[in-house]
Amino acid sequence: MNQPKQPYTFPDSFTWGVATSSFQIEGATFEDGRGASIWDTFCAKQGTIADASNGEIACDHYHRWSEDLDLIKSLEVNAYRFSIAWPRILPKGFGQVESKGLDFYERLVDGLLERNIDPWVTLYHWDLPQALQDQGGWVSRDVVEHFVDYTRIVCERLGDRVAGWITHNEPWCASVLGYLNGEHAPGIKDNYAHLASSHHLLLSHGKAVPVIREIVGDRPVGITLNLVPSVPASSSEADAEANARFDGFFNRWYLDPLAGRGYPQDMIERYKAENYIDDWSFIQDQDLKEISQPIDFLGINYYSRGIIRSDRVDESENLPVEVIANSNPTDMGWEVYPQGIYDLLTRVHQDYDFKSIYITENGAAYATGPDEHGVVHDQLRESYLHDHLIACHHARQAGVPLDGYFAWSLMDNFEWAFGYEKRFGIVYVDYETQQRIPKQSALWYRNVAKTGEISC
Ligand code: GCO
Repeated sequence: MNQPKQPYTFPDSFTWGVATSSFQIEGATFEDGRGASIWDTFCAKQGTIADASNGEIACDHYHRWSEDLDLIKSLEVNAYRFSIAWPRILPKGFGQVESKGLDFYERLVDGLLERNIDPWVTLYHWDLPQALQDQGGWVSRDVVEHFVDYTRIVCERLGDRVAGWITHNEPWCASVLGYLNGEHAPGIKDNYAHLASSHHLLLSHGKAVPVIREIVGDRPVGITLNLVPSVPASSSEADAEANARFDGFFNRWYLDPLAGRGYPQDMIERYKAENYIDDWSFIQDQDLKEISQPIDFLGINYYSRGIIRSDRVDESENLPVEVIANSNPTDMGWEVYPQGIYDLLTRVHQDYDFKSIYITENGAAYATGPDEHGVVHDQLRESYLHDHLIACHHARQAGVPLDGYFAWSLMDNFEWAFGYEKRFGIVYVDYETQQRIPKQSALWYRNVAKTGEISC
């Protein structure tokens, strides 16, 4: 008789978490002195959000935070990654501090610790104070020092109670979607704004790292990148070239400077050959050294891969890309490709020497709602998480220093330009009643977090 296959096991030290972000779940956008963010402004513009929604209520987490911490506790995870809304701390981005904002996040951190859950904080998950955007936002170098000051204020309040500090979430999204193709706030479409904002995001990270360390001691500090492993669609020279460009645009533009290699030369040469921008003076002496401050971990958000064809250029991003979704794409149209998380993790480990890696986001959007018994049978999401976690296990076996995994997301929430139309949560949110309903995938993930085991 065949022996039952042994489960895949992760060490007791492995971090099992769930993740959210401030603008996507909190609501209370005008409460307790919070200043406007670029996303409040963006949502108010006609046609920017698919369902014409905004973050004014979202999941009402600002008021339901205690029940949500109980919900997280019920999932038996040992960590929770959330982000801090800069406009709650500094309504104008700098100057006057709003203590009610700091109080909220202190309640959150202490509530997590009381429940024996490690708080992981993302300092910037896209909700820039509008007042700073009015002064140029991430295109202006002034924002760098404002981010460092904001970081100092938060660290001085929350200090060493935070288990992991993430400076930025996905600088690629903040710069490309926010300043190149305008799909995200602040909705700018400009090549110079793209590259200057990407630089200032990275520079603000580099300048913030020593400030965090000086205040919080040996708590790990890192940054989260959304990375996309890609392959050429054919063996043609043109597709190989297009794939190299995609990889440089999406991945290496951020990985290389963080790893102390400066910006990828091939991308610089492409941009200069195309006269992409005229003025490169935003990169000043010492900047690249500052950006390459050693970090304790790299956070990686993985969702799917890219299959690159030279004849398919995404005009908005001037980017040759085509994702050939397989038979069952997620509601985002993204291919379900678990092998991609293995390929990505092993590539990053082989090409760079980050001493620790966390998957800070991985998950899938499926609209599955509760049946007549109130049960959410989200089998596709359960399979997605299962298959990607097995690929993560294989990556660890291959020597990748993968030390944790955060499922995106704890609960359905505001999916940026898609509004509330896309549901990534392992917990269902009824936006009419704000009822939370753990989906079947949450019950499956709870068992994984509890046992550290994944069945074959
Ligand atoms: C991101 C953001 C999340 C998204 C999630 C699904 O990675 O884009 O960190 O806020 O909601 O990734 O798109």
